[in-house]
Amino acid sequence: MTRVIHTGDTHIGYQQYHSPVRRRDFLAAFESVIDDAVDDDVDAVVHAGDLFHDRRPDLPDLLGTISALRRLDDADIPFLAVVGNHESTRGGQWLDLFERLGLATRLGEEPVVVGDTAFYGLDHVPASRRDELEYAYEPHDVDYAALVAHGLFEPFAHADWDTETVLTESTVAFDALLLGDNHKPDRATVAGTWVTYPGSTERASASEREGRGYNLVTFGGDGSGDGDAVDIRRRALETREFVFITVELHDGEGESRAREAVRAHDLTDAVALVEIVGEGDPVTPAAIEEVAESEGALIARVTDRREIDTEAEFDVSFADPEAAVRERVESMGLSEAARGIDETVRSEGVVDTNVRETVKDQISELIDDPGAFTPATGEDATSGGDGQEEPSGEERTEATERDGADGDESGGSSDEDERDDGAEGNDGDDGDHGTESIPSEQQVSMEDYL
Ligand SMILES: [Mn+2]
Repeated sequence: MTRVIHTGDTHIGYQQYHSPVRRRDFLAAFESVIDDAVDDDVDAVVHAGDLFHDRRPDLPDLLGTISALRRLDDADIPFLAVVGNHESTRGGQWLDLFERLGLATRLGEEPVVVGDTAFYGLDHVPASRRDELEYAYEPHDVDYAALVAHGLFEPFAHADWDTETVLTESTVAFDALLLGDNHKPDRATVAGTWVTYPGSTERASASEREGRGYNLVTFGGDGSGDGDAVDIRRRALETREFVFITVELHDGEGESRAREAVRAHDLTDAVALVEIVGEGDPVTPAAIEEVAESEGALIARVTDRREIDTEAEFDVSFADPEAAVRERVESMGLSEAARGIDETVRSEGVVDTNVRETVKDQISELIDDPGAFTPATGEDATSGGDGQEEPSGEERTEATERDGADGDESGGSSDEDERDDGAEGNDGDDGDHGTESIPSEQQVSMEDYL
């Protein structure tokens, strides 16, 4: 019997809403998973990618991650992982550094055996390169096998990777696919094989409403007595509270009604996400945000979803011109490369003198991927899912934050966190408001270590 924690999409280093507190939350969630692994003495922790939110994590996040991995190692629990689309670099991977330090094992085509289960890995691969994949895995001689992979697999929302093809073409018969990328936890069977996502460990977008957690997966379980080869259970994590408030305004109602609705909630230390729907008078989002903050909210964001149907130009929310620009750019059908450049040019996180260099880096990374220079189809450019995403690296090709398979539910508006996610793509990391924007040369890069 082999019992492992299956986690992923921890996105350490994500300064969501430009909040240093939120940034610590993402590391704290990872630490909780490690605590549970040690307390529970599992046989391994399996991480399915996106340990980091971007390819240039800062030193405090790296140090925190290393400390957590060291604790795991001190407890003799192996950390087995693959590389996700958010953190992937052109040179060595952070995971290689941890492996060199003896704190992690990067999974691949050769089996890594823990107890009676062999683990294999498949890093995120852009859709344009998947045809080349051979799924050639070295044989093993134990009872069970699992493939740990990062991508959007069938049969879940936003899937673009055919699970049956993977299973059919693989030279090893897998009992389970332990996945990352889709932030929504789920499980299903495909051709008799378990396929499961543990979900993200902190809400990386407003659309990730349900509670966060991870999977506890047992191969060859004897306890339950039902003879199943694979048993998948979900465990909850305690994470930052998000309070979702929908205020429906009727004719004649306006700001005072909205304030009242917000005050009716306990917002202490929470992220308060307020949406205004219905009719009624105009409200100033910033004023409502202030109310939520005075009620103790760590972060407050108000989105007015009411269509103002008089004249189209009023549809721009002046509280958020950046979002309006972004929305318009997205509807232009630009190629991935072009969108990346646009992001870099507009981002406050990239100082002017660095724009040329940053764009050069971006294009060098994309140069081998012809798809990145193809104009987006109408669908890609405008529609739901990851429509709000601005992929800017090869790794981010299709999916990224629909990652939040959830991307969808966020209502297709460009609200705060989508801007965060987008901005991240250009190395400027959430630079939009200039809060703590870090010139890229001050960031630690993988090459500094290897
Ligand atoms: Mn992710």
